[in-house]
Amino acid sequence: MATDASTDASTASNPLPRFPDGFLWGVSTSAHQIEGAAELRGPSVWDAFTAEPGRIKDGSTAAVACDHYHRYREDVALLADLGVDAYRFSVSWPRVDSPGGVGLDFYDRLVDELCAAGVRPVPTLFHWDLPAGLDWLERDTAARFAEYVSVVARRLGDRVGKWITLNEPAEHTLLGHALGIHAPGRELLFDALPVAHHQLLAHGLAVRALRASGATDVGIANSHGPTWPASDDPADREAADFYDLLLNRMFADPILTGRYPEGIGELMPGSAERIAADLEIIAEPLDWYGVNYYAPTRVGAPQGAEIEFGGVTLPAELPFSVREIEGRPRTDFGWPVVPEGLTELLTGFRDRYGDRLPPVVITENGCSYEGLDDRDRVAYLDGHVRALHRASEAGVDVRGYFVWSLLDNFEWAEGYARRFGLVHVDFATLERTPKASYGWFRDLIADQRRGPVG
Ligand code: IFM
Repeated sequence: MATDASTDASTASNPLPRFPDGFLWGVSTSAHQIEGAAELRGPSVWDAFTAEPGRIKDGSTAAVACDHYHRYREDVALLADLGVDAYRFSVSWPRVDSPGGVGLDFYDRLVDELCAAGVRPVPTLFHWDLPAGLDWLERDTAARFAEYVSVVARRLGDRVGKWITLNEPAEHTLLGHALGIHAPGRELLFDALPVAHHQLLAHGLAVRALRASGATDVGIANSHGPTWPASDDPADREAADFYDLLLNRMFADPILTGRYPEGIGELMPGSAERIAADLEIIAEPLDWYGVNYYAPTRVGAPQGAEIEFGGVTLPAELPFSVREIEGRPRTDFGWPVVPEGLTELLTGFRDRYGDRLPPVVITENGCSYEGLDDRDRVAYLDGHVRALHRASEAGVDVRGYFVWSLLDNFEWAEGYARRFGLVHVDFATLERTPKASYGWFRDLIADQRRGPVG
C-alpha cells in the first residue's frame, strides 16, 4: 500500500466552512463491488447476470473485485489513515446465507477490525446482491429479508450502532427490473412497480427487526436528485414531474409520510387495505434519512426514440425523455457536475416534508475520474461539501457525509471502467494507491476536527 497521497491538490482557494460537532465524515463501499471471494458465498442474482455475454461492458466479473474479503485489514488501515469517523459497507446476504453460516464470521472480523481502528461500522443490509432464487417480484422476499436482518443484528448488534436497511431501491427497481441494465436483467417497465413496493415493505420490516434487536440509530440510503424540466412547455413540465415522482417521491413519500404519491398506490400489488397496512410498516420512524446524490436530471416530453444517457439506453416508450445538462463539466461517466443541485434537493426535501424529515446523512456522493492526481474529483467533492454546508445554513439538519467510494471497484454493468475511489486499485496486482483526493479528504477531516477553519 502506498501512502504518499499528495495533500495540495485542492482547487478551492477558500477554506471549507465548519460543520457542527459530531458531524460524521465517512466513505462508502458495497460487498459485491469490492469483496471478491465469490467461492466463499452463495450465488447472487448478479453472478448469473454477469455470466450472460454482453451484460458487463468490459466483460469482467466481480469474482475477485478488490479482494477486500482477504485484504480487509489493509483497507481498514487505509480508513484509519484517512481519519474517517465511519465506514459504510454492505453485508452480502448471499454470504450470510452460505453453507455453514460462516459468512457472518467475515463481518464479525471486519467489525472488530474497524472498532479497533476507531472507525464506526455502518452496515447496509441490502445493496443489490440478492441471493439467487429470491425475487423482489415476490412479496415473501420482504419477510425473508427481515429474517436475515434479525440474524445479522443478533451477531453484530453489540458493536454496530448505526444501520442502513436498503441501498437505492429506486435504482434497483429501475435499472434491474424496468430497464434490464442491472441484475436480474428484467425489462418490465411499469410492471416492475411491485419490486419497489416489496423493497419498501422489506425496509419497514427491517426497521422493526432492528428495533426488536435494540437498534436506536437506523436509516436508509435512498438516491435522489432534482429533476429539471427541459423547458417551460407544459409537456416538458409534466414529463419532468412524472420522472420526479418515480425517482424521488415514490421512494421518499411512503417512508416519510406513510403515503404513496397520488396515482401510485393504486398501481401497487394487493388490495387497497393491504397497501394501507403495508404503508404503516414502511413508515416506521427513522433516526435519520440517507441521501445518495450524484447529479440532477433534465427531463422533457418523450421524443419517440431510444436515448443514450449516462451509459444507459432508455427505451422509446417511456413517458419522458432524459436530456443533457449543458454547460457543465462532466465526469468520465458523462454525469454533469452540479453541486448546487445538492442544496436544492435538500432544501426542497425540507420544504416538502417539514418536521417529518429526520436528520439527513449524505450516504453517497462521488464521481468517476481516471488517474492518481485526480484534481477533478477534488473539485467535485469540494463543491459538494460546500453545497451541503449551504443546505445546513438554510436550516436542513445534516449530520454526515460519506464519499462514494473508498476504493475503485466493480461498477456494475460498467465493470472496472469507472473509477470512483479515493484509493486507486490496480486490478491486475490488487495494489492500493491513495489518490490526491484521498489526501484532500484526510486534510479536510483533520481541519474540521481542529476547529473553525480560516
Ligand atoms: O457504484 C454505485 C453504488 O453501488 C450505488 N450508488 C451509485 C454508485 C455509482 O454509480
